[in-house]
Amino acid sequence: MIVLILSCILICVNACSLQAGSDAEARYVFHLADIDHNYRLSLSEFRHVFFEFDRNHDKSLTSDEFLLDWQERCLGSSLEGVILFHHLDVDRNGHIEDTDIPWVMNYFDGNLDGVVGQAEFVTTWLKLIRSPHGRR
Ligand SMILES: [Ca+2]
Ligand SMILES: [Ca+2]
Ligand SMILES: [Ca+2]
Repeated sequence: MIVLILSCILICVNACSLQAGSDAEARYVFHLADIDHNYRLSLSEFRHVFFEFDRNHDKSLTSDEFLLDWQERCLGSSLEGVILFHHLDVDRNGHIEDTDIPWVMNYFDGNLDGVVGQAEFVTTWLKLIRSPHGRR
């Protein structure tokens, strides 16, 4: 357990120097989202993560809000942020809202058991970030 905490601290401190699109970056984001540290992301944890980005608390996340926080938290390059935002805005109305989140979660939940484990998250994350579709 102590090793886990220590490795998280190390990972967190080094977040800005993480290589964009790397496994380490994906795991870093996973740990940020995993609030109760049980190595699984629930729907409420997914929601929580998104609305952390919602600066004006109007329950809708614009790409500007998302990218601002994305860069401040050193979650990856701005290109990655843009790619991710467009994937997460499932109904493509230009905002990430409450109604998008269950779809996002389903997308990450490869074995459809209602929770997203670290391996599922990392796999899907890297697929999103590295998708040629996103690099237009
Ligand atoms: Ca959790
Ligand atoms: Ca939307
Ligand atoms: Ca799952």
